[in-house]
Amino acid sequence: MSKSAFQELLANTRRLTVLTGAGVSAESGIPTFRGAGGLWRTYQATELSSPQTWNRDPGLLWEFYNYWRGSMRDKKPNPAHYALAEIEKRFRKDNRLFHLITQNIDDLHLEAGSQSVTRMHGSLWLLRCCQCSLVTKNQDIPITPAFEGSGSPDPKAKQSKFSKEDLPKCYCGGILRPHVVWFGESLALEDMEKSHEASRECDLFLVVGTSALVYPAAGLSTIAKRSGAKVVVVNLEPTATDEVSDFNFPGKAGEILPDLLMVN
Ligand code: BV8
Ligand code: ZN
Repeated sequence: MSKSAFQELLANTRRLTVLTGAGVSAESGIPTFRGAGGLWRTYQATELSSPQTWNRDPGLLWEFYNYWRGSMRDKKPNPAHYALAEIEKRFRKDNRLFHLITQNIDDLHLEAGSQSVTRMHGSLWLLRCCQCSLVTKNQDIPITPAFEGSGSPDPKAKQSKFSKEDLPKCYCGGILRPHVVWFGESLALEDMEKSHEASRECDLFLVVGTSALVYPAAGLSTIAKRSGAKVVVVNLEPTATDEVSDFNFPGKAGEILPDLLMVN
């Protein structure tokens, strides 16, 4: 369907839900997971981002997240993030409902001004205590002095060079982990409930920059479709979501969204 047909649909949408993945941050210079040079091109993602790796070698995971946090220093939201923040503002002004569900942990949507956001996989900038479960915001780079100058972990390294003493500690003495959802870990119940509700109740479901391979996020477009929503995809390459989509706008989110959402 054409851009103008989509824009007419958008004008008549009472409730818009958006799902984003790493592709929405690609034009901010952040490598995606599966694209060329992607973060997980060098590591086996489901291997590295897992409680098993954490239990075996927490220093290795902190080496990875410390590197990722450091690489975010000069990264800023791009026009795709700003377009989504602007359309939310316009929906709110017209008393129409909007919700953004993101798989990303870089917090660039928040930085761009998005407010009604569910971070399904957590945040690079939140830490959780393994002992008392306290969640705190932390933007220290490096995460502790022991990680000063440490780069990305050597994917072939069997054991990291960091010991438990080097890791960030909570007030209670417990070790702090990234407050992100690893493979094999369940998502926070309230995030699951909110994401399902926003997918079930919307009349337009916009999917931006995700390969739709990771569940339960990848199942949301089917929930939206089954509930009667129109599903729209903005993505560089074909993805599994294309099977349920009503419209498809192939290309770069930062180039397409401002014009498509008429917020340029
Ligand atoms: C769960 C945080 C219940 C951490 C992430 C077998 C055993 C155990 C589990 C499973 C299993 N089989 C399936 C599962 C479930 C598993 C899963 O889905 N595995 C997959 C690999 C099959 N899911 C889970 O484990 C989830 N929990 O199910 O709990 C449970 C419990 C126990 C046992 C079973 C079930 C938890 C999943 C959360 C994992 N954590 N991130 C971290 O990041 O370190 S997921 C990670 O992948 C990121 O969050 C990322 O966002 C997400 C998805 O990737 P994408 O965002 O889609 O990125 P990708 O690079 O793939 O794609 C980018 C797209 O953008 C591309 O299509 C590209 O073309 C496009 N693009 C690029 N540039 C642009 C662009 N588009 C537009 N413009 C551009 N400029
Ligand atoms: Zn604690």
